[in-house]
Amino acid sequence: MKASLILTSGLALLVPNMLQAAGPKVLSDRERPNVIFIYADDLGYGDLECYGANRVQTPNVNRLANAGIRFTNAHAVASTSTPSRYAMLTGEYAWRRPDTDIAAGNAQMIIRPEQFTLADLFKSSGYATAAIGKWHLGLGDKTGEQDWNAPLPAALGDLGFDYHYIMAATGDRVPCVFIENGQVANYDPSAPIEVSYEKNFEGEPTGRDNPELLYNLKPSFGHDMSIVNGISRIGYMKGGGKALWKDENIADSIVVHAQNFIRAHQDKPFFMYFATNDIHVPRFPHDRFRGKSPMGLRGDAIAQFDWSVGELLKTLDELGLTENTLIIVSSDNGAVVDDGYADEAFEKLGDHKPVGPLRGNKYSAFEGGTRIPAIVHWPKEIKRPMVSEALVSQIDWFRSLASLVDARIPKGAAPDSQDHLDTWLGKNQDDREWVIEQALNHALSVRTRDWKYIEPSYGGGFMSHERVETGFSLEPQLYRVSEDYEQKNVAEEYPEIVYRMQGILKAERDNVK
Ligand code: NG6
Ligand code: CA
Repeated sequence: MKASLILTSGLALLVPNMLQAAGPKVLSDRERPNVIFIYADDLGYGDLECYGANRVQTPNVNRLANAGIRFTNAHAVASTSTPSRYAMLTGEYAWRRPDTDIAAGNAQMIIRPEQFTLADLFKSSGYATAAIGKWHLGLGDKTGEQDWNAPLPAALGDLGFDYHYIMAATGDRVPCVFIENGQVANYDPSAPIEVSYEKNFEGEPTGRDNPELLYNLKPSFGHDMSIVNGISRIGYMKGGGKALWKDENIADSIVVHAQNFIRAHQDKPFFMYFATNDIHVPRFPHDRFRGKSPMGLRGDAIAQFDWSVGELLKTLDELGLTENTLIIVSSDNGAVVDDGYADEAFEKLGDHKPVGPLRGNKYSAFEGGTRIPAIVHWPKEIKRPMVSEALVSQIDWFRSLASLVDARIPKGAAPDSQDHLDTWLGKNQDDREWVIEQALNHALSVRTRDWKYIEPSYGGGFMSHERVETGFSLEPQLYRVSEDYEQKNVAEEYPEIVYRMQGILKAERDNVK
């Protein structure tokens, strides 16, 4: 035994190339691609020019689509942000956990430090890792008990990100400050920060009581608590001073931090999760983008999103990194038009179709909630641009990218993710057998290439404010998606298909991981 061990190591010394050729290919730092996720917020299936929009120009995303793979049947895991992002970053369906609904700005960190995340995957493979932009998955170790004036006891450094510069939750939720590496960025000691989702702080104005202070945007519903930058939000906060963000500068700020990260890591492979605030509410793009589209603030926010994409590309081009950087552009859930601010998004929509031909919106069980744009760009490997009709889900980025970088995944991690790397790189158009999607009310749907089944669930057919058709019904729904987009419920005509789809759901639910 001992002798053979010595012999083997001796051989390895003598003929390293031969042995390497027999095992998995080990890529050098220069060969391994950088990976950038450009993850928009609430950007709908029809919101980009390359997906049919013609009332807003998106030249930078077009550039990626024209040289990459543009997917027409890609799905987010949920129709709202927190569960969608949780599933994507962990490879585990959010509905397996009870605490993954739309998170408050003072939620504790939802992904636990001991979970193996997409960032851990890259980090363990020698990548530098960063999260920049919208987070919305909680911070700190106890809901409501964070001390925002000190380093947080749990942050993204515990989840495999070497660097982070993030918004704790959403643009419309307090605290309205950036968190950089676990503490408030540009902290202002003269204005200590307090946050509550229960009650206001004495003497602090709110949108409800002081509408005269809303000089930038007024709510159309909800969003009437603390006022920051002339816009009222969800939740109460006090203080912040110089650290408070200005909504019109958020895109610039995250772009600059992303560019700095890219420059600092140009000689080493890096993974960057770049999650934009655009085009979530409150939509309040910089003056430079005002009037870029005839659609008002929502259209201008799309233009600002596209500009952000262009700035990252410029930096990659300048550094000679574009060729070997894999970029994925996508969105966390489908589009919504009026999401609670009087930004004239409905009034100025014209014939623009935020969800394209689909039914439903963000929050829905219908495809408008979960079918999203998805573009993969990697000049070094993708030589033939194409439109892929393959049925794909964001839950699979985890294992597909693990396969790309030869990462080893610990037992039990990413239980719901599958390796479909070849499909994501356009080497085939193989459909995932089925995709599971989660709506706001937790109703699950199963989507195969030809069918969509929505399980019975409670909740009205429309949301009270959002003019959103939910797809929630006490009846089982089955749609033949290859024929129309969820127009005619044919559950009664095809009981055997309903039965099969229910079986898929039951098996997945029972498959406690
Ligand atoms: C809703 C908010 C909406 C948005 C959403 C989360 C109200 C009335 N509406 O509760 O504005 O913030 O939560 O959006 O408060 S998501 O894209 O982050 O999931
Ligand atoms: Ca979202």
